[in-house]
Amino acid sequence: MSAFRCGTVALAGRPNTGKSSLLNRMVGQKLAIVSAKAQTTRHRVTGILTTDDCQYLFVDLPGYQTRHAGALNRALNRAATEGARDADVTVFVVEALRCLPADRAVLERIPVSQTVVAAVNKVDLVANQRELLPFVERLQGLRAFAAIVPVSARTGRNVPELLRVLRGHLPEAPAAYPEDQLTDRDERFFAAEILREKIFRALGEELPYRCDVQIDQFRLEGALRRIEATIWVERDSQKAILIGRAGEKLKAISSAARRDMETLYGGRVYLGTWVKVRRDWTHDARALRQLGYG
Ligand SMILES: Nc1nc2c(ncn2[C@@H]2O[C@H](COP(=O)(O)OP(=O)(O)OP(=O)(O)O)[C@@H](O)[C@H]2O)c(=O)[nH]1
Ligand SMILES: [Mg+2]
Repeated sequence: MSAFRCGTVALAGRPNTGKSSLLNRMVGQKLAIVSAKAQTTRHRVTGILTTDDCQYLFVDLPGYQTRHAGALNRALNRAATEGARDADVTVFVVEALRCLPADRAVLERIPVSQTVVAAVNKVDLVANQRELLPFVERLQGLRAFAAIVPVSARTGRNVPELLRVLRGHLPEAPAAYPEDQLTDRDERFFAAEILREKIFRALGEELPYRCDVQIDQFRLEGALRRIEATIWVERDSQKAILIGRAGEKLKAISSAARRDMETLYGGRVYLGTWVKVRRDWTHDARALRQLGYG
């Protein structure tokens, strides 16, 4: 058998190309939150996959943000850029048949010295697979990719091939984590992420970007996890929308989050949620630090 390899693989790309979905597919577990809205990911998550001959440390990065100005976005963009620079290999995730100026902007931020594999994602949406060839040829003109691999995070198509290619770019090294460990993040972190995913999914276009989640308490009581969370918004009007008529919106968000937490933790969860206003937190450096943005 060939030597064991271990190294980091960064997932880079413009928002909404499917980086988090691909991470989940590769590790075989839902770790990173996913929504149809751009700019869902705010915190880096390392997802770990250990096979017979390789340990992959995948780092899911925020999509490089262009849509909203402010301190939050500067922090996210810094994380996206630094994450790609530090990895052994970077996967540039691009949507099949859709390479936009925003995609090229991400690519330009990855240093030329970095090994980059392009994953052409969402090929399940391409009706005529022959269209992929000219698209791949166009991509080849953008950069000297180590490889270009069409995949579907949704169906899993070609994901084993992507893993095989990535392994070739990782250094020979022993495993950095125990083989059954899936992530470097703890249960408390995932509680906040899951709740944030439900907010993204339940609310309209703009409001999710004005919300963040803080876990105030995470306590094990026998088999029960007792979790208290604050959802921060920027204005009273946003608080009203989030809570909804007779509290129905918040109730729906909280129970969806609780169900996902119970699946992930494999045990019962009590989840208490409060909505509080903190004016303009996305522009407030101190608030951002408290919420864990570098
Ligand atoms: N049809 C199809 N949809 C996909 C695929 N991969 C991801 N999606 C969808 O694309 C949307 C965005 O997916 P995410 O995984 O959140 O994308 P992301 O790149 O992490 O986005 P940000 O975190 O916002 O940068 C979601 O609605 C996914 O369900 C795929 O292979 N096929
Ligand atoms: Mg994401």
